[in-house]
Amino acid sequence: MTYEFILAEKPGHGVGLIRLNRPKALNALSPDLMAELGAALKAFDADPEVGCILLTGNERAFAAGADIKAMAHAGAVEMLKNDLISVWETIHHITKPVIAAVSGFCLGGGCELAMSCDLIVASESAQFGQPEINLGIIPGFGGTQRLTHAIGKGLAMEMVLADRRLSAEEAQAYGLVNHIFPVETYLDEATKLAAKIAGQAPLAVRLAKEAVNKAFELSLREGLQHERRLFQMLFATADQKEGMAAFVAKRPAHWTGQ
Ligand code: DAK
Repeated sequence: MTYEFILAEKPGHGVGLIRLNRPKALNALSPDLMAELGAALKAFDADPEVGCILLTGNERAFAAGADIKAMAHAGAVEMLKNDLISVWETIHHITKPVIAAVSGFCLGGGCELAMSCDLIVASESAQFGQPEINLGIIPGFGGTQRLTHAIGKGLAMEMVLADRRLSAEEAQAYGLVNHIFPVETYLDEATKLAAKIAGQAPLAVRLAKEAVNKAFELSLREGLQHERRLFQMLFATADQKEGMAAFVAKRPAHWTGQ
């Protein structure tokens, strides 16, 4: 499928790569771009050749936020009726891991989109921020919630209230970012990480993602119960038999996703 505002490709090793592609607008997340992103995410989620999805922008910008020009004249009723939220929420329903490879501006809805991914790999130039307050609004896609979970109340407050930006190093120190690499190599390194995840047993990967995400939604007791059920369920899979047989036989496992 061809898209206008994103690029989607399969560079091999089970990776599905999506590039946000509005470079002149610093990858501002217009409704059309978000619709295409949702479609591409769903297509890779359903594609048996893809085991891990990588979402990136370009060196200058992952995304500088939702498209301000597209929403400048919107009213509250229009925002409600247009059901923009459900397109944005597509990413929350993707069962395969999604890695954000972030360089340059990662602001507003861009930062929220990156935080909706499962891991973030950053370039040294990455800059994270929630500058919505400068526009007379607040974050609308988890910036007050996911950010607070990730980095704590004080710093989240400062970012949301006073447009405090985080450098890649700060974001890593506060646990928002997994790895930092030079601008020249961050995408290759993120691709390697995606390929490593794509090379694992697909059902175990899927349930591992689900279990970790439940830690944000359930009490510890409920989360532990949920984890135990998923753990037990994996003993019904051919890949559990294969993985353990391969360990005993001292050979690599060959996953079938069954
Ligand atoms: N929207 C539209 N255009 C943008 C943009 C944006 N967010 N950010 C940059 N651009 C455009 C600029 O207008 C400019 O276009 P031209 O004037 O050349 O046509 C071009 O990209 C280059 O930008 P600059 O000339 O400004 O470049 P600089 O290097 O000088 O500055 C900057 C880069 C990133 C510091 C600056 O562009 C900037 O401050 N951008 C805005 C950042 C921002 O405020 N982001 C938050 C937007 S509000 C929702 C979910 C989420 C959201 C809303 C709804 N729902 C689920 C419904 C999220 C809201 C937001 O993200």
